[in-house]
Amino acid sequence: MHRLLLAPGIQPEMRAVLDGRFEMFDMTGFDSPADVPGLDPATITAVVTKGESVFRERHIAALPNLKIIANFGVGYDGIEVQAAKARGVMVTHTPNVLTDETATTALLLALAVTRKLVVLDRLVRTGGWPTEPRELLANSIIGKTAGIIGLGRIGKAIARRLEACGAVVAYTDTKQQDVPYPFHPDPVALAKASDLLVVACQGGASTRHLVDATVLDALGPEGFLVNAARGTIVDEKALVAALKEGRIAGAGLDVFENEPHVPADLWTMDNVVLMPHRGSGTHETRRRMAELCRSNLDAFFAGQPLPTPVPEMRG
Ligand code: 8YV
Repeated sequence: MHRLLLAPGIQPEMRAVLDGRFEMFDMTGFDSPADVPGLDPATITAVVTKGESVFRERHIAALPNLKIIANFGVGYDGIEVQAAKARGVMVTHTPNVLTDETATTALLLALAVTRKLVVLDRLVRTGGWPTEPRELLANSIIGKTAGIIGLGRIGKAIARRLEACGAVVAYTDTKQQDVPYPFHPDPVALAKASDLLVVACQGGASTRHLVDATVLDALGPEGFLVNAARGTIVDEKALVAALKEGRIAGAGLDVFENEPHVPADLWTMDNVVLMPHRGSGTHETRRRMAELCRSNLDAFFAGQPLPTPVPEMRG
């Protein structure tokens, strides 16, 4: 039986599909594979990680016989893929199976924040409805411009959902695509044209703080931000300041710069809806992701073609 290392925080649904097929060790609570009790790092041939957690060159170097890193998720910005490639270690991920779920999460946040779902829910639960002095009204997305940063698989699925709700879609990306939506050359231009700005690009160094104070100011005091992609894409300090000062109208956030830590300033803001990185977090989608992750491991150890290697491994 192959010996497999689970990166910190790998969810039970992932472990369940590996049970009985691998001898598993868990890195949760440890900084290095060498610290895991009872584990000889040289015996590990496979790692399961999740893209938002770090699996750096030094982790790869600590596992001399590592052959494959199977990522339980589509984004793999936490994995140093070039270091893996240089060592001949394969990297796989789980695209497609979570596209629709994650897009629905972005829509959920967009609707929750613009329609004040959390505030209104609280009003009812705390018995405030009978004495509400004046109906608290929300903001419609019908006929409004929803600007999507990153029109990949998930970005397109978000676009379809927003269109179904009556919004008008626009986008920015690294290059213009053959799609019926207006293209803006950069996030500032897109934010200026948008009432709702939705972050849907990949994480990592190339997109770090792509949404900064300038972009937020271009979105403006009537504009809402939604991020269900990666926390690193938004300058969180600038976002907190913009929300505090009313320079944007509100935000729906599933991801944060330093997860699982969320700036305390956000906890008390009524114009913010917060989720603990659950974009793909349904039983059904997590099961599909876990099965795809396992299929990659099974194919690798059976010497068969891999279902979903990361693009860098294909060239
Ligand atoms: C998480 C995600 O990785 O797929 C991604 O890129 O962000 C999520 O699905 C999730 O925690 C599963 O590990």
